[in-house]
Amino acid sequence: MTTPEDQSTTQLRRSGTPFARGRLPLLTAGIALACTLTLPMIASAQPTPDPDKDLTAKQAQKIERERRVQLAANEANAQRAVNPGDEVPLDKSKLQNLKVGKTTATSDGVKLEMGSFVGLVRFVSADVVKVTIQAAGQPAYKSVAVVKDRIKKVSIKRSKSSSTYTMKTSGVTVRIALNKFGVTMLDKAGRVINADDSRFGSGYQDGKPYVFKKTDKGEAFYGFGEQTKGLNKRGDSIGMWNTDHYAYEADAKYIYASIPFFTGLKSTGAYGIFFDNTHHSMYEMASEADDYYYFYANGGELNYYFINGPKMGDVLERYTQLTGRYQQPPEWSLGWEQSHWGYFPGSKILDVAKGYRERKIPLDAMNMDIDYMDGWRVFTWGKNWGDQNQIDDELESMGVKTIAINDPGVKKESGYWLSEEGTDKGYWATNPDGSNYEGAVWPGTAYFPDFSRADVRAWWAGQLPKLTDKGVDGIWLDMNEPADFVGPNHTLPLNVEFSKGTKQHTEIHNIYGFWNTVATYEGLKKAKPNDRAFVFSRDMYAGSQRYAALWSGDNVSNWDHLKLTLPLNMNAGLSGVPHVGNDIGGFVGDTTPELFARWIESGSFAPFARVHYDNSFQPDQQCQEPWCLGSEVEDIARRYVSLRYSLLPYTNTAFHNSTKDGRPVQQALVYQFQNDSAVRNISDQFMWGDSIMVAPVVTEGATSREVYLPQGNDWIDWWTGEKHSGGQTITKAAPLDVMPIYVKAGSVISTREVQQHTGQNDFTNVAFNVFLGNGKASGTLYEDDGKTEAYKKGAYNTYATTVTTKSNGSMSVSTKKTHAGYASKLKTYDIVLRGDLPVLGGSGAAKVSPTKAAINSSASTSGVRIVKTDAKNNTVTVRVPINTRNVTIAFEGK
Ligand code: MIG
Repeated sequence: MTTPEDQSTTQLRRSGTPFARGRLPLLTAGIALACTLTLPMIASAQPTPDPDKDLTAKQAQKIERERRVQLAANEANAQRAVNPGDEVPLDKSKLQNLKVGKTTATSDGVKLEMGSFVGLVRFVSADVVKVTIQAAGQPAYKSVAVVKDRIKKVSIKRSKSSSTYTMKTSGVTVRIALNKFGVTMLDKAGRVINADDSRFGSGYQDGKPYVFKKTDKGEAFYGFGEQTKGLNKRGDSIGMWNTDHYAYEADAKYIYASIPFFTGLKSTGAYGIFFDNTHHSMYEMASEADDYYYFYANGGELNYYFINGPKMGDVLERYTQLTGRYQQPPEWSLGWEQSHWGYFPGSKILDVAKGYRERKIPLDAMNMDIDYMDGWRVFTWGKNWGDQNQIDDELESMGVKTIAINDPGVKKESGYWLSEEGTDKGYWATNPDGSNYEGAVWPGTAYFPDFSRADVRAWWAGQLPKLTDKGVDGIWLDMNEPADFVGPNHTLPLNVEFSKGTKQHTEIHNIYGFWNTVATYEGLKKAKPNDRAFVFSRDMYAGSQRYAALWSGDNVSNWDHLKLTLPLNMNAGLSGVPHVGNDIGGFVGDTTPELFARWIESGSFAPFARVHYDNSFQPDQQCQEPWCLGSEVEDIARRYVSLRYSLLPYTNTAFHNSTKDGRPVQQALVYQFQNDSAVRNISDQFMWGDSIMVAPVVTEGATSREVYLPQGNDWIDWWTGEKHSGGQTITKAAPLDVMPIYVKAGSVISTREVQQHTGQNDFTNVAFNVFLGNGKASGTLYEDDGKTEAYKKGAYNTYATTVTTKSNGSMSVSTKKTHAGYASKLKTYDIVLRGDLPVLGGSGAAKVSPTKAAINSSASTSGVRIVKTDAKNNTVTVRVPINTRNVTIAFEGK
């Protein structure tokens, strides 16, 4: 094994218990006791290394393993070990009172002179307002997140009184208070959408930019990127400081990514605020009082964007116009993946992939963790790993892609080309005295590339062929907080410098991962220009969605963590990151058959679906391939992963929609049903795309669950076809193999045959699954080649299917190509009438037995035929040649 065993941790593992929060008493008494008793020593748990001596990989590992034992075993210790340490609250007695003097109209807004400060209130578009306060004479802040600062030239109507300066566009009115600077945003009807709280205002307190806003009791908050806890963040204290938080608690304040964007939802509608500040920032979301919230940062400039609604979708569309959108991912990245830290040697990867194929559980990619490297040196291959070319060939022949992990830390070592080149060129983060900063990660003492520099990024990007030449298809970015085993609070000291000494770690920390992602993305693009690049990263800042997917790091195999994945993913989606997922089954600790089964069910509806598990100090950990925990779990995996694969046309379409307007794929109910106040706090149900609602079972032992059906629609049970009206909570039986799924009545859902991997078969037949609502249904389908960038030049097709029911009960189904640009292989489409078939209309009309269905086509009847009637499931399938636009389905006896 690449990971040497450590006796004490092996013992810990042998107690056979998951290292779960709340399970501490189950741990071996000796270890639990040791952890409790050593509490005051936690700060020194990371032995201070002799600065003159480099750490070997073994020594670095020992330090990290000790930390992990503590993190996994004891919550208090965990909190302490990751506390950023510089979370200094705002001193409310020292807030500024900025009085506006001269006002100068600019083409996009107004410039305000406020003593030694300047205020700028500018329109990015009619509905997006940028508010800046800076020291006079400061150069403009250059954002990494924002792609377009001036989206549209807008016409502004201005008026001024002795106390206010007002600007009005077609979307929003901004009223600026002059006696003490503050902004109030009003909608077209003159209602206040969002206003500064003039008791506190905004400005700087000892270098900390801050903004206080009023809130009403009924206001809810969403977004904030990657967060633990529930969906609605009202009442929460949130911090942004990218943290390598192994075995994080299900309510941890700091985990990996920092996306300082949120949406407020109240009776006037939704609005968004993007606080574009990369320093450690904090958000008190009505956590101190019911009538205000505020946000502030430890440094940097005060820049935020107010984004008008009133729909949550408007906010997200405008936020992603500002910071960019996710690109259409390669279709294989929407398949299923398997991973484990500890697949070694490389032949193990092959065995696992074969295991999937033998058991007919679809699989698209195997991940290679740090085990493949030579002594954890990045961009190398270990001698004992095996012949990677051969491994890759075999995987390819099975239709399996490979993803390789890549860490930023570069081992300090003479003779290692990367280490020598980076040192010669001066590419590392530096100490204040200009010397290279030396931290430690898995390979031992290490340097950290300064990705904030374009030349360093280009150099790093140039290394990617070391991986892609061996068949690597996608990159998994880890440790880019950046994590440092010997640094204070597990990262680099705050005074480490970047950008040739012009920037400090305080400013770069939260965007280190962002820049690492850019370098990697560009490297992949360069190495394989025609392929869509697939990168997923542990760390992000606003704007990272332009380059990568997000995964939520070192979660734990317990029920709290399964529950947590849902609001975490939904809030990431509401923060512009549609491609998000979590280690299925949990990373740390042992999963149980029931937990794994439920996690696979729910994970089959995660945008990024990957099983991954730990081996860091548990060499004999319970394995987490879907067949490890008994045949029932294996069957469940086959059933749900297959369902994921049949839904790929629909899921591709959902991603396409995301590229167009930033909408999430795993959507919070509130995103679609914001006027239904019952959904505001629902954290355990979500919409998958626009039409499918999933209600995973996330409670141990549960055999049923309550499901809320949003108002305004009927809902059709995916499994039984039963129809329910919206605006009620129902109880759904959910034995271990059933995850409740509902379709919004009135939807057409595109599916295809199950493949063992994407691209196994040509896409020659699509099924339009019709779920009528009031006799009607509609849906869209997006189709492209699934892998190249040609879609960006228009090489894609979209189809719109509309179903209507006539008074005589017959249905007409019309399918139109709404965009043509891709040479489709589709030969036929199936119309699958599913569920309750109220086609006869009228009250009390008898249900038609599907077996009596008859068809005719208005275009031509030739080639249109019933291929299946299934009385048990109450479905009829009609196959239609692709060029037949309209089909009428009449039912006999009516
Ligand atoms: O310091 O590469 O979150 O998924 O298996 C730990 C080994 C480094 C942390 C990642 C985890 C991965 C592990 N990594």
